[in-house]
Amino acid sequence: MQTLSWFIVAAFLIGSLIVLLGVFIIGGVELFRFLQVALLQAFGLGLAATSSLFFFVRLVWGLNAPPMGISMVFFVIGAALFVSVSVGRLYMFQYPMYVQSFGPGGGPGLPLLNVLSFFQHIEQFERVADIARDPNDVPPPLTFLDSTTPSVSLVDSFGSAVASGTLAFVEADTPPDEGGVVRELNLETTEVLAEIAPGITFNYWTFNNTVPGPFFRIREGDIVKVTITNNKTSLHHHNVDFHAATGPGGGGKVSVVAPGETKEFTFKALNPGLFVYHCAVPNMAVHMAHGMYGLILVEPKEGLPPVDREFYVMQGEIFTTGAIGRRGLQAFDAKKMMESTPTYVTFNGRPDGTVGKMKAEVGDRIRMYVGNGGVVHSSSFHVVGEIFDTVYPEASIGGAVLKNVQTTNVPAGGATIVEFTVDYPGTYVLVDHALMRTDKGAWGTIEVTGPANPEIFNGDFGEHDHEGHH
Ligand SMILES: [Cu+2]
Repeated sequence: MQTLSWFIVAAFLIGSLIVLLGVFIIGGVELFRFLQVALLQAFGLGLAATSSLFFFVRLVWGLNAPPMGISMVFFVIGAALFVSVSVGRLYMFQYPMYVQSFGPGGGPGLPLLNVLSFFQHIEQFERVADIARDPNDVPPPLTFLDSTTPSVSLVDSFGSAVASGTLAFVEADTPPDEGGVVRELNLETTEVLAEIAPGITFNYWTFNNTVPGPFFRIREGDIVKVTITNNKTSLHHHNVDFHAATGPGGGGKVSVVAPGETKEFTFKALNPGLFVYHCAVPNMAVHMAHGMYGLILVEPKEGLPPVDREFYVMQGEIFTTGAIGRRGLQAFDAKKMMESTPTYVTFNGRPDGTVGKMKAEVGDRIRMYVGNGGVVHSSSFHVVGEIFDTVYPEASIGGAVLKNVQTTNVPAGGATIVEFTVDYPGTYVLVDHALMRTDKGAWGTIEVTGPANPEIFNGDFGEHDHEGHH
C-alpha cells in the first residue's frame, strides 16, 4: 500500500510531464500559450485527485480493516452507476464525449482526430486582427425608388412582380430580366484564429475573413454567378446556401468545396427581399456557430426609397468550452450548442463588433439590414430611444410594411429591415431586447451628432454616474 500510494504520485508527475511535452511537440510554444489556462486547470485537478487518492489509500491501509476498504470500493461503483444514467451515449473518440445526434448528417461532436489535426496545424491558420464586419460595409443602392412615389404604391406595385415555384438554377448564358445584369459574387471560405475579446481566441470559420460575410446587393431579375473557393489551409469542407436562390439546397448541394477547391453555380434572383446565406455542410449548426453566415439584398425592380445611411448588422452565437470571459484558446462546445446556451451572443462576430462604428447626423434617415445567423435564439431587435417608423417584417419586400414599431423579431436564419429618422443627438444603443444577451455581447451603438431640439426631447443629463446598479 505504501508502494501503491507513491506509485500514484509518480504516475501523476510523469503524466503531467508527458502532456507538457506532447503539447510542445504537436504545436510548439504557440499552442502552449493558447492552452496555458486549461493546462493549469487540468494540473490543479490532477494534483487534487492525486492528493486525495494518496490520502484515501493511506487511510484505508491505516484502518487495517478489509471490510472498510471493500465498502469504499462499492461506494465508488455506486457513485459511478448513478452518474452514468444522467449522461448520453459515450463517444470515446470525439469531443465532447457525450453528444448524440438524431439529425441528418453527422452529429455536432468533433472527432478527436480533427482536434489533433487542428493543434498540429495551429501555425498555418491566418490571424485576423478584427473578425467583425464593419456595419458600414454596405454597397450603394442599385436603383432608387422615385421618392415622390407614395409608399402605398410601393406595396402594390410589387404584388405581381413575384414569381414562385419555378426552378431557378439556370444555364450560365440565360439573360437576366430587362434592366437586370449578370452579377458575379465571390466567396472564399476560411478557417482563421481571431479574438472574441482581448485574450480570448476562437477558431472562426468565415466567408471572406469576417463575421458576418460580405453584404451582397443585387436586383430582382438578375442572374447571379457564384464562385466559391475554400482556402487551402482549411481543415473542413464548406459550401453556401443562398436563401435568395430557388433550387435544391439554395446552391448548397452544388457548391461543396474541399480545401483548395473552387466551384461555380448560377441562379436567378426571382424574389426581392433581404436573405441570409450560410454554410450548409453537415453539421450545419456547427458551421454556422463558427461564423459562416451573411446577408444578400435583392432589391425590387423599382428599388427601395432613398435613405441617408444604411447599416449591416447580424446577430450570431458562439459556444465555447470555457465560461464567458475565460481566456486562452476556446474550443467549440457542441454540448452547449445542443443545450441552447451560447456563451456569447454577438452583433457582427464578437462583443463590441459594431460599438462606436455607426455614425449619423440629426435628421438622417437610417435603414438597417439586420440578420440572424442563430443557431439557437430569435432576436428581439430594438434600438433604445428610437422607434422604427417602418419595418419590413421578416425582411419581406413587396408585402405590407409595419409602422411605428418598438421591437421586431429576427428569426434564426432570417432577417428584418428597419427604418427610422434620428431626430436628437446622442448615443443610441441597439440590443436584442432579451436583455441578458447584452451581457453576452449582443449590443451596438449608433452615435448621432447635431443640434438638440428641446421640442422633441428635454431633460437634465447632469453629471450622474450611469454605471453600475441603482
Ligand atoms: Cu462550412
